[in-house]
Amino acid sequence: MSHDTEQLLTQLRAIVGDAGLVTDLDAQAPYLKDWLGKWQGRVAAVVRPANTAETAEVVRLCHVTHTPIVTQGGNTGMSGGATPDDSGAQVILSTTRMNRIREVDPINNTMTVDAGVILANAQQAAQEVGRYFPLSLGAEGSCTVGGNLATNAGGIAVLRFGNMRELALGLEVVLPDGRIWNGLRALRKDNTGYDLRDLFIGSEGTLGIITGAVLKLFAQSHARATAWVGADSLEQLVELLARTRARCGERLVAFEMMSAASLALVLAQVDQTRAPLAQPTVFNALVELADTEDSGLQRMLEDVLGQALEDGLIADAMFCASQAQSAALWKLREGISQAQVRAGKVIKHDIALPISSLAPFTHAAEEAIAGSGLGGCEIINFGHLGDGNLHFNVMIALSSTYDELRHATLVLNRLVHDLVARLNGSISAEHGVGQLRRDELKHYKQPLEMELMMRIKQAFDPNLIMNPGKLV
Ligand code: FAD
Ligand code: 2HG
Ligand code: ZN
Repeated sequence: MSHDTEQLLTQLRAIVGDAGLVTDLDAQAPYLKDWLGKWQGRVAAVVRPANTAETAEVVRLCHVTHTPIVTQGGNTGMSGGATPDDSGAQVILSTTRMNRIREVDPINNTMTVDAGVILANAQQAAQEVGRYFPLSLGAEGSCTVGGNLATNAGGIAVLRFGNMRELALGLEVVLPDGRIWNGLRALRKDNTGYDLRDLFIGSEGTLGIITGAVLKLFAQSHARATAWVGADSLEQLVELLARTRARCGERLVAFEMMSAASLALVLAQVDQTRAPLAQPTVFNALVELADTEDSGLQRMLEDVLGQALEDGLIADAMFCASQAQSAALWKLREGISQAQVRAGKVIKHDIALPISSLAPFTHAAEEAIAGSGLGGCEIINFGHLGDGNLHFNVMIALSSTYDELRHATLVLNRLVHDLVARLNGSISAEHGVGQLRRDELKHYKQPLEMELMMRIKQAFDPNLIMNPGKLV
């Protein structure tokens, strides 16, 4: 260990104590690799401050010593944003010890939390005062509110409640020079100039460290109706989405899509799962309605889907009669990420398009991949249909070499992202850019937009110590 590193560790220890510093290599291991097992790095230390004041002191020290910081929450990100490089010069700042629910205000319908609070714990805190915090995603048992904000996470209820940006009112942020910006305002109206909060949301740890947040709360839903739908084409599911929206309005909270291959993968890889319909269908949707009280939801869903069956728009439907049945269907949807990791090497595309372009995109992308000359590809197409967000992933054999994976990634990214660009879509819908899509972003973002983003980065972080190598 170099003298400089030793000195840095001594100074860090003086700020966070032994409990806040991880130097043992085995203990560091879980922080150094991402959830997908795709990226791995090394660090001088993992620092775990206990509060905002300690975070600010750590950042001030890193500012003075020009030490790069990789902020990490639950380490569930899918774009390599929280994984350090392999220089060993960076430090990981883990927010996981900052896990206090600071205040819940049911009258203002808000709660103020530390950034390291696990999403499921934030949901629970809302529930304890008879309210609802709607952000919901497969990693909610381990991802953090800070990570959700930094990636502007989406998930399964965006259709009704919006993504994380729409659920946050205020932020507290430690800036790259160690000063603390207190923007913890619980206001729904605040037109006092440029919106600093919105710059930090989605900035993936490149502009500062989010240490606290004011989140919006909503009324709890006491009634739910859930169904699984099978259809022969994506066009038909898109039409069904439009009909369901028109009929059910705000009661429609989720409209998730899985291709036949996605469902078959989960059935093969995840224990205690079974196919919901007697016959496989080319596309499936998991549709859920919710309301504060039972306003005939089940009946409404049966009406919409019954009519769709009668019209030949869908091939089959299964209605849930119990909470257990609904949980079994959600297990199928939420098992896809894990199933992909188990079955192969995955080239991920997290794209957004106008909903009307989803089916044309899918046909064109399937055709382009079939003609690409890449053998052994399996398309795992699923996602949040109601948000126009597809996870158009392509799986190649688990035994593929590094070079094969790299080649397939380059070919497929160009095919898929060119199509997305042609249809005025986005190459990064909800998982962020991280290191996975950094080069792709440069390729597709307008030069003027890149220039403005770089100027913002320079203004906030002139020493470029915040998550270097990610996003910009
Ligand atoms: P991390 O992975 O630790 O970090 C992610 C990024 O945020 C990094 O760039 C990091 O530097 C930065 N960061 C973390 N905390 C802070 C902070 N306090 N201040 C500043 N920067 C910070 N995402 C979705 O959007 N929708 C989904 O449906 C979804 N489903 C998922 C399902 C599974 C099974 C898994 C594993 C992941 C899923 N994700 C999904 C991706 C991931 O869970 C989310 O992006 C989540 O918001 C990341 O939170 P985290 O605390 O784990 O962040
Ligand atoms: C989901 O919607 C997540 O399940 C993960 O965003 C998507 O594994 C993926 O690519
Ligand atoms: Zn998703």
